[in-house]
Amino acid sequence: MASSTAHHPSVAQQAEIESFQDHLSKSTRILALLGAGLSASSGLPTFRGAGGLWRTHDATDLATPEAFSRNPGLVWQFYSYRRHMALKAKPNPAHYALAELARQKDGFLTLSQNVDGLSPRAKHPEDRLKLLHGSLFDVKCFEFFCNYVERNNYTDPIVPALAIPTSEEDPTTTSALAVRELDISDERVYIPELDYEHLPKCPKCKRGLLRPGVVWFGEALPSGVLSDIDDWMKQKGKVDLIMVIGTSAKVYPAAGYVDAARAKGARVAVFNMDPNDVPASGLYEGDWFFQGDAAQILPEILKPVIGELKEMPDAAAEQDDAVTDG
Ligand code: BJW
Repeated sequence: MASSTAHHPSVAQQAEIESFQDHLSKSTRILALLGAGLSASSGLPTFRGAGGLWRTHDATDLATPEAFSRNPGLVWQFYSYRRHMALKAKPNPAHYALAELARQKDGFLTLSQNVDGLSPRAKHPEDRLKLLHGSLFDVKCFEFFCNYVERNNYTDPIVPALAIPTSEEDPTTTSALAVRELDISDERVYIPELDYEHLPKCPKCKRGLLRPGVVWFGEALPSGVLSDIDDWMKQKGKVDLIMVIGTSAKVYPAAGYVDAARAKGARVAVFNMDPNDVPASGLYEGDWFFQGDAAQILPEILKPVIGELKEMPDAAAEQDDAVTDG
């Protein structure tokens, strides 16, 4: 096990890369566990560490049903901002590399903790991508007795009160005023306090507030997603490999898939900027740690299997696919 960058690897690092590539090419049952670091170079912040603060709030403090009950306006401002940023962002080469690996290897299943929609936009085959923590672009009713769910809602802002405030700049040289979006993740930028009447309502029960269709702390992961993964795990044959990419692997049950894969024989390959961010059970003999920006190192290290990435079109988001459960 050694840390490595793909661009100027030492001889020892090159040997590690080649040993991983050799194992990958022989592997048939492969998992990937993805986290926020995968989308970092697309410009989206991670949860823990420097990028994890939104205004004065720890991002994970806003990701709870209790926070939404207490202050739905603030929580919607946080999620509306993130929907807006994710829509402006583009998938990076690592999203495309993983999508290509899924096309090359039938037995490759990706478990993503990310809610930003970038893997689907990189055309990751849908049946091989399990969204453990939902999607920023699903919305559902917050009322306990209402089961309204809407998928692929890309309306930005979802209600006018959640529009990103702008400042008008006068460049003095032209008559037109340039409009600049303000960065509301910065606590110095004023945002209004929003109440029930400003926020999106459920079209089914007409009473409840809509909420983002993501999995908050204390909530169960989508049952269909969990059972699909269980079925995959139970299939005959060992698991050859799990790639742990851009995640601190601290949130469960997602992080538990590393040990579950290991229990089925998998070797573990970690791709992370931070050499300390290894899964809780550590790294074993025969595992790999590749240090660097996933967007740079992943396409390089996967190249013997996926080849050179060709064009990377940013697929247009599919719209208007509303589903009401029940
Ligand atoms: C780069 C990079 C670059 C940067 N290149 N790398 C067992 C033990 C202890 C606790 C629990 C347990 N089981 C359950 C719990 C409780 C809890 C939990 O895990 N708590 C822990 C904090 C201890 N889990 C839950 O509550 C889960 N629910 C549950 O268990 O329900 C049980 C239940 C059953 C039945 C009925 C009812 C309940 C739910 C967890 C939901 C997590 N949700 C969030 C928010 C989603 C919505 C949103 O996006 O806002 O998911 S929290 C947040 O963390 C988000 C992420 O998906 C998740 C993981 O974070 P991630 O992706 O790893 O990000 P970071 O920031 O931590 O790491 C980024 C990494 O990238 C770092 O390592 C960087 O170094 C690296 N990096 N740039 C490569 N360019």
